[in-house]
Amino acid sequence: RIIILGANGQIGSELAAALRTKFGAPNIITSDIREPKSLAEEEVFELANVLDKDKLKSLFEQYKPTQVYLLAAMLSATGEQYPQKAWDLNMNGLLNVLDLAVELGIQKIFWPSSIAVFGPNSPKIDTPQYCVMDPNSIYGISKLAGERLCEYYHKRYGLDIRSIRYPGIISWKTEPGGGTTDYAVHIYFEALRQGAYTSFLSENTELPMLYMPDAVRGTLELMDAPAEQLTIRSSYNLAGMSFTPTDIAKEIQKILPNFEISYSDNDPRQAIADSWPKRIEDDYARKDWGWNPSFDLEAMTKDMIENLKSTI
Ligand code: VAH
Repeated sequence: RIIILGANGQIGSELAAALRTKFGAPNIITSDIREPKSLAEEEVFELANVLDKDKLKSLFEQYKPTQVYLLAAMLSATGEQYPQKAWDLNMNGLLNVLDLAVELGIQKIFWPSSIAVFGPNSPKIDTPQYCVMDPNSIYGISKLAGERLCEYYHKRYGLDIRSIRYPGIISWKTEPGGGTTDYAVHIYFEALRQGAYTSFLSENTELPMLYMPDAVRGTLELMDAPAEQLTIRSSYNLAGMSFTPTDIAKEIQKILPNFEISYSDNDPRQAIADSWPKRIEDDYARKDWGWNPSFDLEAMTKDMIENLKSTI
């Protein structure tokens, strides 16, 4: 059985769907701090706050999961509004899961890191697995500290914890909240709703991005890889594509010729984006567990618009 904490979020909700398909819905226990919008017949949900260690312990003892996915976190933009809350949730939520996993002998843990762990002095192009990392967002600081904890708990207690430094993730099933890369999701929703979008990141802001189907597949491939193949126990760089708001706008205009993009300036998220890499290299993921992305910007744009047309 698998427990997914933070299962209502952008990544959690799609990982839950994929894991239900793979292992059967009754074996997937989803959890979050509020009830999901809908729950199908065989689907299981439990209310829980990852900061409530006793509640987590009773959940883990009740369901005896072999794997736990911890997706509960506060993202970069919201984190800058509530830095103490972001640190508390991102760090103590992780520590609760790490300590309970050791105490109860949970076989495998997944925890997401982010390209936000890189900072202004990290190389911007082909950012490697190992380099200077001076994140200056509380989200990035908490993710870098979290990576250090994951590696420590693996080395000290033998915990099989696995992690990916996700780029900005784009999806159509849930509107994400609180991220700096979320412009790349909203732009598709607005292109269909209004035929126009005002980007809060400047036109030449290039960021590493990944389409959700690739993010989910990559995560499950990492979790399925034999432990002895994995040489990274902090968190794996993973690359999909890199693009600017202008690049997306051009791709959307190939399908919706009248779509117009404009740019707002002095949005606080610009400084966060400017501190992040433009393009990262993911040699370790490719070598250790055969990672290879499937979606480029053109394929993603086609898929996003096709799916949003049928939902909006
Ligand atoms: C954010 N979507 O914007 C997340 C992610 C790399 C970006 O960490 O905060």
